[in-house]
Amino acid sequence: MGLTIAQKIIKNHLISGKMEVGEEIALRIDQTLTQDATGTMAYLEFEAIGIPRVKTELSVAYIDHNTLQSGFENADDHRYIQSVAKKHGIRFSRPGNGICHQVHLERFGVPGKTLIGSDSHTPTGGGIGMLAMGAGGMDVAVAMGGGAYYITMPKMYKVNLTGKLNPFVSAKDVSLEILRILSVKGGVGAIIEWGGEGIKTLSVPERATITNMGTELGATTSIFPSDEITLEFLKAQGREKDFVELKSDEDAFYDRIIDIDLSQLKPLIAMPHSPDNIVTVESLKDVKVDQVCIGSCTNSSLSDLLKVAKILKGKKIDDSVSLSVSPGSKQVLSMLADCGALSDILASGARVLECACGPCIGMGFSPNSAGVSLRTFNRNFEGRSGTKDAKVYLVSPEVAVAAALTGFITDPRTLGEEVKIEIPKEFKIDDSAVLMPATPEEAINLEVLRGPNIKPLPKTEELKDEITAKLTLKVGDNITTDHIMPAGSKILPYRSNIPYLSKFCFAVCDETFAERALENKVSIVVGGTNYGQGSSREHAALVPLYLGVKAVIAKSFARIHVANLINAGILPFVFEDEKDYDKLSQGDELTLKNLHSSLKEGKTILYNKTKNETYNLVSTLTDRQIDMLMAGGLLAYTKK
Ligand code: MIC
Ligand code: SF4
Repeated sequence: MGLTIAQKIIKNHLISGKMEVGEEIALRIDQTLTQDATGTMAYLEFEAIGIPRVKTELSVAYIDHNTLQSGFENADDHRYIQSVAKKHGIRFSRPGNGICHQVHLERFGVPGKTLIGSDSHTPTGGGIGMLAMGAGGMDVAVAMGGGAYYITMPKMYKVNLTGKLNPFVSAKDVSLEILRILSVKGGVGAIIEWGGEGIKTLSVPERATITNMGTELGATTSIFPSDEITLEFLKAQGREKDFVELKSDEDAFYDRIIDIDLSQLKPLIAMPHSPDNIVTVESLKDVKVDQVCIGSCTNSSLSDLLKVAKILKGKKIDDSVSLSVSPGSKQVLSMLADCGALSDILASGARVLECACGPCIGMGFSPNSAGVSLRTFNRNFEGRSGTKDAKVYLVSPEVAVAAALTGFITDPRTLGEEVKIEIPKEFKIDDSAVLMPATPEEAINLEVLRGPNIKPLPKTEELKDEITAKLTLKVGDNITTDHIMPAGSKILPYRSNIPYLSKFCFAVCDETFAERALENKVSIVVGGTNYGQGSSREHAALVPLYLGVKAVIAKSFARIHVANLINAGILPFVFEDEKDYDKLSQGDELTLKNLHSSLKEGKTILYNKTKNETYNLVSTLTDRQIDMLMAGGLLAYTKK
């Protein structure tokens, strides 16, 4: 039988394991990326492994999440990352150079290569035919050291596109349509390959919008073929030599095939507070909008912003709306400036923000209280914008501009004639904001600069055979890592300071959790389905570890988060019978016995002392993962 694109790349990079769905496989990783909010931890972990120079073909450290430097904390972290990168053979993308995924796509992504990044939207690289996956910082650290990246061999889904998008309907609507079809857990355990005649009508940045938001499906990653459109993009970036053709075999097998006719799509919108809460824009009448944000790694490419500029040209945004535009990279910003499009955006009354994540991760530009904010971003989880009662909707750049102009959620098809833009055949190439690492000889004497905000990693211990703990927190379905470890401008500066961060753990669900966990000393957390969806931040495991969480019992887990829990030495269990979830109450006293043998069997009994009941738990752990848990996490295991 033939192979899918992803299977071909996996085959070329397979170190061990069988390429059978559900089996653990180890992959050789060609490229890594980190960003500043997860990067300090990843580099501290890399240093702890003790390898002098990265063994990947390319590793890049981006600064894009927290560029405010509202105190010394971030400036220190940036300086640490810059110095550690220089010493260990990693390129350093300075703050202001752009959002990691956008810059990586433009300047470094190579079809057919593997990429892991300590950011869940790393699958953006799938737009150029990379096998690009989000991972925890520890996994990235291991990959930088030349170690394998372990995943469960995914199922293969194919989305067949036919037709062509109508005016004012865009790639973002394709992302929202697939979320409508599959939901935020519909992609779990799968790689989504995009194909069919319709893909020929989509440019690389449009494809990248689609693979970027594949993360919201819970998919391992998403990927497009590498074809003449990919070649055109690489040529425009002066990187023609990086091109290789990639396509699936005619007789490749897919576990599921979904058909989407692009010409049937209408402008869509994700309503608060989940990316899969989709309706058509035309169905929402008289919804007043307070704020519009255009940008993020989903929709900040040159073509997105040229379209925005063209619609805004000669018009003024509504007095009641505040509009921000964050270009995805320095390349995008400077090309917008050169062609005059930036002036059109500014003249409309928009505020142009830095080339960074900005409002997407709650770094400023929070909505007014109970405000309605339309964003071209990929996540609208409750509280993520920085305003707890804000209502955030996810939209395409076209829908965003329409709302900015009218002050209401507006179908952009009512704006008038189709907007056509010309994409330059050659992009402006200036890599001066990417600093090269030192040579191995120079590196020997280089000092790594650390500031007082960098605190040691939380301590781990070998797994005990028995754990008795309070059920300190019980939460529902689809808990995101933004719930477990919120971000935003008040907290993000402390990503290298786990003790400080711990005060905010689960604060979105229960402000008293951190205090209670410290009081209880050891804790068990219980969750519903898709526990830990969203961001790759390993802080959502490291902080609970610091607070004494020993096990999380859920109906199901999201891929990156469950790996982060195991890496941190926290036991992840699934209910054998989901109904048992209902029988547990917060405050129950629980015991897990005979852990050493039961982990191997994959079955553990949970005793509820408070209610005098027992429940069956399952764990589908590989021998490697069991050894890791026994040792107290990945770092302890690697050292062993
Ligand atoms: C996000 O979009 O949630 C983030 C912020 O980029 C995270 C990474 C982080 O928490 O630092 C992600 O997507 O992994
Ligand atoms: Fe940055 Fe937002 Fe993209 Fe995360 S989703 S990498 S915060 S732009």
